[in-house]
Amino acid sequence: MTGKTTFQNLAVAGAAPAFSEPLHVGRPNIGNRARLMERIEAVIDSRWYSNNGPRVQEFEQEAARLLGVKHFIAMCNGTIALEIAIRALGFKGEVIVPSFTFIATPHSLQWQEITPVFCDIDPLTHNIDPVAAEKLITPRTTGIIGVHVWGRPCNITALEDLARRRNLGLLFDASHAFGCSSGGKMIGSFGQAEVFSFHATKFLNTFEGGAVATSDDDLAHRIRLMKNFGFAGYDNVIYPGTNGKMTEMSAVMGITGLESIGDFIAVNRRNYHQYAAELAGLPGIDINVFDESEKCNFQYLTLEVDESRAGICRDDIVSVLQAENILARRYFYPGCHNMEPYKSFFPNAHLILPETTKIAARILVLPTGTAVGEAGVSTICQIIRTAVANAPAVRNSLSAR
Ligand code: T4K
Repeated sequence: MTGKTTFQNLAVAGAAPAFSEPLHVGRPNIGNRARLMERIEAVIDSRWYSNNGPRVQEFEQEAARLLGVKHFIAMCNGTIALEIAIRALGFKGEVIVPSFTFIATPHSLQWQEITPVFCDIDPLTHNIDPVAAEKLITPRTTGIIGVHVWGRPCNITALEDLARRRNLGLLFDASHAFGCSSGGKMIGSFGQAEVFSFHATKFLNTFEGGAVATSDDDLAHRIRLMKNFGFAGYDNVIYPGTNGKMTEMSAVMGITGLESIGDFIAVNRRNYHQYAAELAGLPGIDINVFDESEKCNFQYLTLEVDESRAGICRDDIVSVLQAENILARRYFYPGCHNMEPYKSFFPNAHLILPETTKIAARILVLPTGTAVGEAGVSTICQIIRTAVANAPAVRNSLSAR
């Protein structure tokens, strides 16, 4: 850090940014490095690297115990885990999904020629709106996928009720929500199944990785077959399948991370409260709140920028931060419905997605996690405060570029 806390980089060519190295959103959590290295060495020496090895089984058992589910099936990434869960659940025709999510959610349907039908969100939680979802049900609808965006649980009770009443499948994309709870029960235990991502940027990472959690024995059996080419034993394939297996190397990263979950949460929570305190009272800059009576991982530090009150738009704040080497992100702008192929398939989707459109234009994701210290958070907050206080000058500076 250079200690400078203005937006002068926008105006002064060559001025040193506040951070000498880029400060990223999504820096990986590592846990106890020494234990990780020991485990990596042991895997190398074992000469057993994949195909449901002992470390993958250990990771699955530990995670299942933590979540209180019967089955936790580890995979090579969250997208494949979604695709396999969707297939194992027998989804076809149309499936209702939020547009305010990472593109992998609708792609995992479209990849299998199932039509994602985009649903609007609740502006308070950024999660799928169950009332809007019901209006989208047609005779072709087979399921609903709720996404626990930022680790904040969907309205699970309403979605479960809707799925039951209309005889639909219910899957949750819990990629953001490992370690979070709803009504005191861990995320992972809701719907017919829940899918996690353990990508490098996620709260718990396995470099790349994912999993399906479920307590349905038959579903778990089908998923296990599907992720291993349909093998039911040596030389015996009984089902069409793919390769969704997690490696032993990934599993040891996951096992090591599981041991440090409490530390990751403590750091994220501390950053969250510091951001909240240092940005408090800034007009039009609202930090998204978590229900702290539940377990939360605080992995995504998100602000909503309301230009009408802040006097500055989200994108100008992103430009100010980027000029200072703070690589804030605009997840999930511009909404999946504005990306291909969906933009061409559903050119009028925005008409039924007003809250998605509004939130996608406002959200700013800031760096947090073990890679951001207290001084770093303070500097970022001061830069945001300076940008808001000097909104007209920032605008001029940006338009002159
Ligand atoms: N469903 C939801 C709701 C999801 O959010 C995701 C993934 C999925 C499904 C699919 O799960 P996976 O198949 O990915 O397991 C990133 C991640 O690649 C993606 O996993 C994640 N969501 C999404 C929200 O974020 P990008 O396009 O933003 O990636 P990228 O390369 O720009 O990196 C993001 C930030 O992380 C950068 O600031 C750099 C930093 N980073 C990244 C990597 C890979 C690191 O510091 N170290 C690293 O190793 O998608």
